[in-house]
Amino acid sequence: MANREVRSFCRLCMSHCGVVLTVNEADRLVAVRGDRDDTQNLGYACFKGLQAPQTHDSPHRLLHPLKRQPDGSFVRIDLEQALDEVAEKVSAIVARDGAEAVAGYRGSQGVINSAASIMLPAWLRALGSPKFFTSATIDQTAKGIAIGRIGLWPPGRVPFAQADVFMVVGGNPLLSIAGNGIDIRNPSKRLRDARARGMKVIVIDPRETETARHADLFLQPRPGEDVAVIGGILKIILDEGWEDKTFCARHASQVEALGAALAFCTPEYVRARADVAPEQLRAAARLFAVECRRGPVSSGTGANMGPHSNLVEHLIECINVVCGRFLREGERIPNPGVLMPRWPRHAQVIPAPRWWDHGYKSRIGDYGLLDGEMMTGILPDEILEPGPGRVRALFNHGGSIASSVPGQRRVVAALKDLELLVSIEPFMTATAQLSHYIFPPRMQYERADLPMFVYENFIYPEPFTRYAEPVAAVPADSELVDDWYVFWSIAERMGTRIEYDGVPLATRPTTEGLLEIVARRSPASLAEIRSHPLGMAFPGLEAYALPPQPGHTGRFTLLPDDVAGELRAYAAEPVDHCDILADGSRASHRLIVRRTRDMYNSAGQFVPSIRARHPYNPASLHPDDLAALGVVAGERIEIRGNHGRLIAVAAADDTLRRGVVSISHAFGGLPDDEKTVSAGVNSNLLTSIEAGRQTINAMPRMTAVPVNIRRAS
Ligand SMILES: Nc1nc2c(c(=O)[nH]1)N[C@H]1C(S)=C(S)[C@@H](COP(=O)(O)OP(=O)(O)OC[C@H]3O[C@@H](n4cnc5c(=O)[nH]c(N)nc54)[C@H](O)[C@@H]3O)O[C@H]1N2
Ligand SMILES: Nc1nc2c(c(=O)[nH]1)N[C@H]1C(S)=C(S)[C@@H](COP(=O)(O)OP(=O)(O)OC[C@H]3O[C@@H](n4cnc5c(=O)[nH]c(N)nc54)[C@H](O)[C@@H]3O)O[C@H]1N2
Ligand code: SF4
Ligand SMILES: [Mo]
Repeated sequence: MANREVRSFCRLCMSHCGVVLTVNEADRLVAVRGDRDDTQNLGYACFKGLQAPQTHDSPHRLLHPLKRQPDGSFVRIDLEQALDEVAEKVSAIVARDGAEAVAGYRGSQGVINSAASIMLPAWLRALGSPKFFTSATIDQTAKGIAIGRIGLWPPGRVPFAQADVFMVVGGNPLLSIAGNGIDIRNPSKRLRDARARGMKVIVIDPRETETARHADLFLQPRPGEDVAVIGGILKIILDEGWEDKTFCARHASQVEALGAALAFCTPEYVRARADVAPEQLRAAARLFAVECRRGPVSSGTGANMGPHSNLVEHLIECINVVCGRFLREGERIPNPGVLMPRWPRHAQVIPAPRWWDHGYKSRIGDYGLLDGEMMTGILPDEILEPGPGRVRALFNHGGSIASSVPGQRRVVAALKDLELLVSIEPFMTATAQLSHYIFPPRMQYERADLPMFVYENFIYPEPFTRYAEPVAAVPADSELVDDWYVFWSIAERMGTRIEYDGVPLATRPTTEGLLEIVARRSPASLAEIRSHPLGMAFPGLEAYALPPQPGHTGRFTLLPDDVAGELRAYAAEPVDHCDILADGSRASHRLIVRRTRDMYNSAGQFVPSIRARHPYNPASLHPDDLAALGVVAGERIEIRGNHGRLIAVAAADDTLRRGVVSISHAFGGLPDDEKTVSAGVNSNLLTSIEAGRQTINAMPRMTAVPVNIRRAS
C-alpha cells in the first residue's frame, strides 16, 4: 500500500494554509497536515481545514446531478440532460421576461475557487443581466461605502508588519482568520510576534474574544453602539489636537466640520449609550493617536452588521485619515499584485468616487452596484415583487442562501416562488432542498486552483502566489462538475459568448486554461508557478508609493451631506434605541453575531467529525443572565424579536457582557423543519431582510437585534 504525499494549500478560507496531503494508491485523500516547510503559514492549519478527507468522503456528499420532483423528492439525472433542461428553461424565461429575470448568487465557496469565481458574473454579463448577487454584499460592504464617500489612498493603509498599533472593532481574527488588517497567515503567531516587537492591540467588542485576550486595551461596549464609541474616540483626538495636522492640511477637507458634527459624542454620552467608561475611551484615543503613530484601526462583521454599519465604518476610516495611517511617498507597498494587475500608486487622494451614484440602479430601492455586485439585501424583493425585471431564475454558486441571508422566512418564501433555482452544491443544504436542479461539484483537493486572486493582497503581504494541482480522485461512480462548466455550458447551449476576464471563450475551456487566463498578468507563467510546490515569491516585484502627481488637488471628504444626516439621526435616537422593540416595549437582550471556530459559515454541517464537536449551535449568555432568567445551561430558551422566534439550547459564556445573547449563524434547516432543534437553529429567523436596511448597500441588521428571552416550556 503505497501512500504518497503531495503539497497543496487549503481553500476553505482565505488563509490558504500550506498543507501536506496524503493520498492512497487509489488517489483517495486519507490525511492532511499543516506543512512545516510552508513559508506563509509556517505549519499552521486549523481543525476544520484538516477535516478535508472527512469532507470529501462525507456520507452526505451528493455525487450525481439531481432533479427535484413535484413531491419535493430528488431523482438522479444525467449531467448533460440536466444542462439541456436548465438551458431550455433559462431560454424560455429570457424570451418571455428578458435577461433581467435571470440572477446569480455567489457564496463563500463559489468565490474561493479561482477558475470558477468569475464565471457566473461573466455569464450573466454575456446574457445581459445585471443581477449578480453575492455573500459579500451581506458582509462588509460598509468598508467600500466608507472609501466611496471619503476617498481612496492608492498605496493603502499601513500594513500589519509595519504597524505599531492594531485596533479592531467587532472582529475576532484569531478565531475567524479573517483579514481585518491582521496578517492572516497563522494569525496567532503573527500577533504574538508583533506584540513581542512592541505593537499595541486595542479590541472593541461586547465579548472578551480570543483576540481580546491579547489586547493591551479592551473596551467592552453594548453592541450596536460603535458610532458612539468610535465617534467618541475621534472627538477626543480632534479636541485634543492629536490628529496628524500636516497630513490633514495636505489631504483632508472638513476636519473641523467633522469635529463639530461629533459634538454630541461626549464621554458622558458614550457612557450612557455604550456603557464605556470615560477613562477607557480616553485611554484608547491616547494609545492609538499619541503613544502609537503608525497602525490603522480596522473592523470585522460586528461593526459592519449593526444598525448604523455604514456610519460606523465611515468614522473608522475618518480616524485613519485624521491620524494619517496610510503609506507615504517612498514607502514599500507590501503586495503590489501578482495575479492582479499592478498599477502606479501615488501617495495622493482619489476623491470620493461614490461608484453607486453612476450606472445601473436596481428596480427595488434604486440601489447602485458595488464592484459590479448587486445588494443581496434586496434579493428576496427582486424575486417576490411583481413587475418588469422580476427575478424568475436564480443560480446559487457555492452559497447557502436559505440559511445565510437574513430574514429566513421571507428568503425561503422567495426561493419557493422561483420558476428555476439551480445550485452548485455538494450537500443537501436547506437551499439545495429548494432547488430544481443540483449540480454537485468537485471539492477543493479534486481540482486545480490558484489563490483567491481578487483578495491576494489581503492574503499575502508580499508578492507571492502558488498553484494547487488536482490531487484527490473524485469518488467512484460519481458524476461531478467543475463549477464553471455549468455556466459555460448553458451559455454554449444558448449561443451566448462569454468573455472571461476580458478574454472571449471561443471553445470549451479547461480549468487549467482558465487558470492560465487568471495568471496571465503574473511575472511567471502558470507552468512556472506550477513547478514550485511551495509557491513562488517575487522579491523583484517591489513597489513603492510614488510621489503625488504635480498639480493633484484631490482630498478626503470627511463629512459629506449624507454622513452628516446619518450622524444627526443617530444623535436624535434615544440612548437605549437598540433595546426598544417595534411595539415600544423594552427588550431583555441584544442578539449579536459570532462565528463557530470549527465551521466556515454553514460549511461543515455535513461533516461527521465537525458535527461531533458541534451537534447544534447554542445561544450563549453570561452566567448571571442565565441565573436571572432561572435557566441552567443546557436548557431550552425561547428567543423572540420583532421578526420571529426560535428555541435554542442555552450555554453559559462569561466572556460576554451582560444583556447580550450570541448565536452563530448558518445552522439549522428550513423553518419549521422538525429536525431543526437537534441540528441547531437559524439565527436568521430573528433578523429581517428589510427592516433597518442601510442606504446605499441595503445592508440588513444582523447584530444588536433586540430580543426577549425566557425559559422555554
Ligand atoms: N445572522 C447572520 N447571518 C449572516 C452572517 C452573520 O454573521 N450572521 N454572516 C454573513 C456573511 S459574512 C457571509 S459571508 C454569508 C455567507 O453566506 P453564504 O456564502 O451563502 O453561506 P455559506 O454557508 O458560506 O455557503 C457555502 C456553501 O458552499 C457549499 N460548499 C462547500 N464546499 C463547496 C465546494 O467545494 N464547491 C461548491 N460549489 N460549494 C461548496 C457549502 O455546503 C455551503 O452550502 O452569511 C451571512 N449571513
Ligand atoms: N471559524 C470560522 N471562520 C470564519 C467564518 C466562520 O463561519 N467560522 N466565517 C468567515 C466569514 S464569511 C467572515 S465575513 C469572517 C468574519 O470575521 P470577523 O469579522 O472576525 O467575525 P467574528 O469572528 O464573528 O467577529 C465578530 C465580532 O464582533 C463582535 N460583535 C458583535 N456585535 C458587535 C457590535 O455591535 N459591535 C462590536 N464592536 N462588536 C460586535 C462579536 O462579539 C465578535 O467577536 O470570518 C470568516 N472566518
Ligand atoms: S485556517 Fe483552516 S480553513 Fe483556513 S486555510 Fe487554514 S486550514 Fe484551511
Ligand atoms: Mo463573510
